[in-house]
Amino acid sequence: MALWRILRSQLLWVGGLGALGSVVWPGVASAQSVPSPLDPASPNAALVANLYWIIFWMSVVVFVLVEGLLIYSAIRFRRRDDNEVPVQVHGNNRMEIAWTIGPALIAAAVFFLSWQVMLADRPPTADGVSAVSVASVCFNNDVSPEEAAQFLAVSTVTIEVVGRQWWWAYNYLDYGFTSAADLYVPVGEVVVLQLTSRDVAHSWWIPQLGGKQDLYPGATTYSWFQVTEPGVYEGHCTELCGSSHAYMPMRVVAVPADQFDTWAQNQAAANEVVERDYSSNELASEGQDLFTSKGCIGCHAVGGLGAGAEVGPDLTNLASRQQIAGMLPYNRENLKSWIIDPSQKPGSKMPRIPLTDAEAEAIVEYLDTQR
Ligand code: HEC
Ligand SMILES: [Cu+2]
Repeated sequence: MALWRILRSQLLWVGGLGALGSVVWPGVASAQSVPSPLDPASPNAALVANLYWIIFWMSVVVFVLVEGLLIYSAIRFRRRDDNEVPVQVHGNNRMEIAWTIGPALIAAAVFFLSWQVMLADRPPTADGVSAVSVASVCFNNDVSPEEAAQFLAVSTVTIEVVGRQWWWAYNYLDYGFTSAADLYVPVGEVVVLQLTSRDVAHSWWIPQLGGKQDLYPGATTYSWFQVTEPGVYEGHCTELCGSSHAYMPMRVVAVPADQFDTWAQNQAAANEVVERDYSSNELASEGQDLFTSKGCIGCHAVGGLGAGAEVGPDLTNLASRQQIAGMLPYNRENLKSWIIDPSQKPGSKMPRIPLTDAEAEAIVEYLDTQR
């Protein structure tokens, strides 16, 4: 019995601290500048943050009430004398009904509030909000093409996001080009994401830009955001998707609309150029040739070179990214190390291609000019 008592008090501690931690953690995260859903930068994320705070304060009230009563009882009814026998109580219908109905009502309120947020998660339109909510295009097995079209109609920029093991491809549908790794978007515009996967289930979550959305092979789900401030918003794949799940970060780079237009035009223009003129840079020219002769072109596109190859990420703006393969900071040294040995990423789908040091140098020189 003594053992059980000790165990029980320990369990109470663990449970209590766990519950407290899960409520307090997002606040701590935001204080440490880890991307936090409590620091929203899009209207849908603000809905979620708001809901969090309502539930947080409800929890605080319950916590104070329960702990208060517990401490009060422990002191008020403590054993004062070794021979004292407490009043013997056998059940109390009123109290039992009260502590069953009370929590049930709280759970119902949380459900109702969450449901309201799901229904309210709709992109703004010129005259109000979209008639179609994210919930109705995502939690419905047979979304009608009309509904999907209506949802997409509110978008200023529509981007198809394709989850891959272990990177993200972005198809800018209105512009006709593909990108990877960094998702460039204009600030202030409604961006609608059309999400799917080529292999296993992945999950999209930029905490500051709205709730999670899963990506499934063979199906399309939707999400949206309207970024309020220029900046870089980070997130991470939140569905365990294999050995390099931990190296599948996502970055949304939100830039002012005119800057976005310039970027998009540059990317579109780069896609027209098949062979670049490297007459003044012999090493890069050699790298360009090796990119074809070593077979990189079969999996990667760089501008118009290898157009259509989509086994690996599009490398058109590789040199302006901050990371290589979602795991190494971008610099020439790391780029070379990656090209020589992609198996440093567990389970990497890029094969190791035998290259001499000089060949690797030339490819690095060539790729480092892709901005
Ligand atoms: C069989 C297909 C295949 C071939 C051939 C291939 N790659 Fe890759 N490559 C991939 C895949 C898949 C990835 C993504 C790996 C990941 O992030 O998990 C990748 C990633 C990369 C990246 C990082 C891109 C990013 O977005 O950070 C670079 C750079 C790269 N490859 C260069 C090359 C070069 C140079 C060659 C030729 C020597 C080459 N690849 C050959 C499939 C291939
Ligand atoms: Cu993933």
